[in-house]
Amino acid sequence: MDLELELKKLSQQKVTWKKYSAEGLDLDYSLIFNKQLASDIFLKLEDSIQYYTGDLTKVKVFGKYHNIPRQQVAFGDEGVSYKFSGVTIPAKPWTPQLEFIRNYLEEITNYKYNFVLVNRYRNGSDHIGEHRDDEGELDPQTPIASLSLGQEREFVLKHADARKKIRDIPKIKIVLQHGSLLLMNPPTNKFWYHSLPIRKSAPGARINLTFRKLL
Ligand SMILES: O=C(O)CCC(=O)C(=O)O
Repeated sequence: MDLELELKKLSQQKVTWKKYSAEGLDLDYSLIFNKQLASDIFLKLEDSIQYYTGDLTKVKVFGKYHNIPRQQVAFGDEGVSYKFSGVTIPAKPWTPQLEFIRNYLEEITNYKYNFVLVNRYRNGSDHIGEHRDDEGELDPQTPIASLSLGQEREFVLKHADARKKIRDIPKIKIVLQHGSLLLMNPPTNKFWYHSLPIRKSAPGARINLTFRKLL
């Protein structure tokens, strides 16, 4: 399969979005790739992506380093790096496949992206804890574009006031399907935490790519 050609053809087609709105929350969700294309891309990424090892597999929480419960790596334009959870994540140069995907996402969203964080969940025990992507180095106008491939997993959003138990605001849960794109539009990351909890009932591998615009 010629991924560049497939995505060029697909970029001529209209994308239909499902909107999620709540106080301070604005999300758009769409199944952008059919199952066949999503599986082809998943396998290409499985073949070509090497995840970080060593210190880059750790995060700093209250001054102590912990192994992250998933695999991680980042790609981006030259000289770009991203600092979060006490660690600076350098970006490797774009691979051809990631650049084709980035170009396609730029076409359908009308935003520009210069960085992608790749998280790989080996099984249902791998997860990401509650956090906001609200670092100052992220362009506040550009939504984070989150592409999911592989095992379907539940994505949970919690308002900061509900987290602090100041107010009772219902959580929002979205099952992120194989081949789906979720846009986290501003100001979502200011008010809402998100996580991908452990799900022993969802044991397959999953790759998530969050395309970001760093300033
Ligand atoms: O894997 C996911 O869907 C979420 C990833 C995430 O929260 C992040 O990259 O900040």
